[in-house]
Amino acid sequence: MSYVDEALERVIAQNPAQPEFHQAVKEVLESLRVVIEADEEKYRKEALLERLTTPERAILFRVPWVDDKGQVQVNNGYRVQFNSAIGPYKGGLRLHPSVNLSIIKFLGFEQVFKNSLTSLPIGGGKGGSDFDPKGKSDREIMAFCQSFMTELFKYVGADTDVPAGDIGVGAREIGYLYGQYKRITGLYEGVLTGKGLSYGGSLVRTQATGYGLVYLTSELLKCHGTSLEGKTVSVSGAGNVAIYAIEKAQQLGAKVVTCSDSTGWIYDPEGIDVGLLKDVKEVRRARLTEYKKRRPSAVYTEGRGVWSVKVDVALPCATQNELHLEDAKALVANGVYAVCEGANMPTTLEATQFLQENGVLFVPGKASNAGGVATSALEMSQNSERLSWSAEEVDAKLKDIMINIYHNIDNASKKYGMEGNYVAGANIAGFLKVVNAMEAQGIV
Ligand code: NDP
Ligand code: 2IT
Repeated sequence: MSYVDEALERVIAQNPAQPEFHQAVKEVLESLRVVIEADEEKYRKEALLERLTTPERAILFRVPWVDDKGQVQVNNGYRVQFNSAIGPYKGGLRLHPSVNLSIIKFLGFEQVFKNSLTSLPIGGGKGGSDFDPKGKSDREIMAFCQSFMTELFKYVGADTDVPAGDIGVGAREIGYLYGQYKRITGLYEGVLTGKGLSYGGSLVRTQATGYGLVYLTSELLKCHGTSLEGKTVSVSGAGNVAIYAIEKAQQLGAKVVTCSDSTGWIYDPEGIDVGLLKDVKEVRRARLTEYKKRRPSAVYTEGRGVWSVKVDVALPCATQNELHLEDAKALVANGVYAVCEGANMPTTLEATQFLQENGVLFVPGKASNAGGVATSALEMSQNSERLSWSAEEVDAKLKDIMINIYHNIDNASKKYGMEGNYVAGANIAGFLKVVNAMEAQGIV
């Protein structure tokens, strides 16, 4: 049996009931086949794939907190420190009822390759909890965050592990987590990114994932002789990534006609009103039905369906496995030209394959959504030198990083004989840097 197949079998056998983790590993290892098979005995002897797919450390902890009725609640807390070969662990914290070890491990594994692609010195990690922030009071959110950090502080630090936001974690949560870390440790250091501007945050970090996604998409289109100008775009999600992807796509002349949340989706033929969307989601924390109420041109549909709209470019920005095979078929039937992932692993393996086989330009999240973590690394640099850069400076660096990522994955796809397969290009380019660092550091 080939070493790649052996490694894949081992991951599935040793990590039962972790389907998302299996899926992420499968996608990466399949892409690496060509690299591994060129020097299979060496990699097998050094157990490289076993080390790459086993987290350096996975921390699981109890998070007790008291709700507004005086009832004690208990949630599961996680931090998976996956790989520190190229820098301190870096990656977000997710607060969502679906969070479990499989999801945190898939996200941590993806983060290793993504962070490598940014070209900045950051290793990969991820964490979170099955706590559901929806409908909680500010005091309940604070109580949860303080309890979460009261355990997490033992394992994180500006030079060891630097968490940030993800689903359900934005500026409010980062503030409460930071305050508790400082209170316990007495350290005013860059232990978290995505901080508020008044206490060490970076300009453009809020916008960075969505803007970065659109910068990369723009470069992709430019290199194929076209642009976003005049294109129709669908976006899923209505959170941090979706909102700023919509904003930047519109600034570059595209018409974005959809967004969605976990209850339904909006079709707005006049183009999404991003100011209204921000008010509904960032200020009021309301449902998309509220957007519909205030926007006569919008059609709201309960449930799934965002990929049924005819568009040139689709940007999935909500969550994992939200774009299924039947959605890919609908997009292809409607003539979609490019799909670039803003979320982590939003497209199932079958849907990805279908899009690629039908000539759709497809860029995986670990390349196209890397602008968020890249700007987090820029926040770390600013914290280290105790300075703040201007918005123009951060934005210019973000744009450069995204353009560079596109060319890096494009070149890797060409070098390994899979031109235009950006999944393979991203996995191989991300892998080569991590492996180089792992091999240089010996068996650790
Ligand atoms: P937010 O919490 O700000 O927004 C998430 C959005 O996705 C919401 O509209 C939410 O709807 C929707 N959503 C979440 N879960 C589901 C679900 N199970 N079914 C349908 N819709 C769902 O998160 P972000 O925008 O930060 O994250 C979105 C994606 O981008 C995630 O995959 C995240 O890992 C990834 N990402 C985020 C980065 C960042 O910097 N924030 C960086 C790189 C990737 P509702 O409000 O109804 O729950
Ligand atoms: O998935 C991701 O890259 C993030 N949620 C951002 C991580 C970070 O450290 O900024």
